[in-house]
Amino acid sequence: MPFKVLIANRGEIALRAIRACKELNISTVSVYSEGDKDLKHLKFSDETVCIGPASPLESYLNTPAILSAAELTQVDAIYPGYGFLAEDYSFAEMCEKSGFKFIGPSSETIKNMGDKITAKTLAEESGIQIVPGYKNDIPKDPEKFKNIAKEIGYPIMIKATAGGGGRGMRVVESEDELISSAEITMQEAKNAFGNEKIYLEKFIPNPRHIEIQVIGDGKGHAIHLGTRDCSMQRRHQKIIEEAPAKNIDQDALEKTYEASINLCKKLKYEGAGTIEFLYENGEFYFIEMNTRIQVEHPVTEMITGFDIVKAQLRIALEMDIKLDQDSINFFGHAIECRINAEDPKTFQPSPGKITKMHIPGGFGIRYDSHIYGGYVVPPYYDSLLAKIITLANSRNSTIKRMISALDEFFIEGIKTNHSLHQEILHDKTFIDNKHTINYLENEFLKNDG
Ligand code: MV4
Repeated sequence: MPFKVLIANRGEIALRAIRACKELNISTVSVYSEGDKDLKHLKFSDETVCIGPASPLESYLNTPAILSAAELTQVDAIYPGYGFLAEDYSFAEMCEKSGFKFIGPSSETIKNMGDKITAKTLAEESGIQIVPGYKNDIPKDPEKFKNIAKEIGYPIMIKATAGGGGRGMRVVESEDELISSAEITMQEAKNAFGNEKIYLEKFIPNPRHIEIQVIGDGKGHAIHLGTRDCSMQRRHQKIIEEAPAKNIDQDALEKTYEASINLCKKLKYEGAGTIEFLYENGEFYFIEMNTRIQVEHPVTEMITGFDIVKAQLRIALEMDIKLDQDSINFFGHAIECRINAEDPKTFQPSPGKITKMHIPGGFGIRYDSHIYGGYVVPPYYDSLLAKIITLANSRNSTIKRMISALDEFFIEGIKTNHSLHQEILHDKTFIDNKHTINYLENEFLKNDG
């Protein structure tokens, strides 16, 4: 009997997963909401099940509806993609308890990495450099608390242990803000996550965001697939990503690779994961680990030729797979531009009907998207329309190839951030690879009238 997998997601990643399943002769069940009946991947899926209304809470986040669909169609495993339930440890646990393989790491690992203090402790124990700070219980005595902060040195960042991805954090410039900022962060964390626990870090003012892609077999063996630079972002939404990260201290990188593999071995990490770092003055500082496939995985696939989604499936379904670090070779440079349905200046979402469009093609160009002419972009979900990925020998050639691909690409009927991409690709700071996480918001978008 061939394997059967339920895809618990929508949009481009659902299509990406179906393509991988087809290559592995895995049959697919796609679940969709009432707002998503025209999604492209449903046409290529062996079976489809409507799981509820358009609202994400009632469909793609509705665990009982998804598990019922899995029961009804008798699948072997569930593919979560990114977002939605991908990093919800109780969903992974419910899949396991219902007899469906969750395609990803164990619920225990998802839970541990979701608690940022636990994640930091595990990373530190594996030899990964962490941001200096304080992650024990905050003392009740305000003077003791102030002394801890003074020792770290201002500015300080207060983070909620249940936060992550930019949620539940606050910068503290000086001692007189410390207590009130801590109280506010705790209260917000309690409301948002039901967990008020916080920790302190030295604030790293102007870093790059570098991440390492890892793959584990779930039995204590793991490899890495190199780095990505995701510094070009606005409000924690990445806009352009690239692989590999350039101008990185090679000694620091080698040590960080080794320690990252140690962490995966210690966790008996299963499937694809990403270890995120802040990088400043030649040093890597661990911030968190994502236990899912990421939007930007294609840039890594392009420079390695390694199919990360197929690896996730093969590992989960215990199909043969070779995870051999020495057989991973890196070629050239890849860049991804995320095309969103949004106003390029105000960033307001722009759902609606795509009246006409033309997709780019040619040597070294990859296009991952679920949209088509006549498709109506619904207002209920995130605004990602398409990912254009280019690969060439050098970073400069890859930028040129992207400019050319974007010139070919047009979408009519809705607004997109296409023009923003064209402007960034011609920007000197970006071309010189001098941008940090602050560049887009604090410099690029301010200079432009
Ligand atoms: C930081 C930081 C500066 N110093 N921690 C934001 C998301 C979460 N993953 C961690 N984040 C940050 N943590 C210290 N000690 C700055 C950020 C940060 C950031 C990090 C990566 C990518 C984009 C960012 C945008 C704003 C702030």
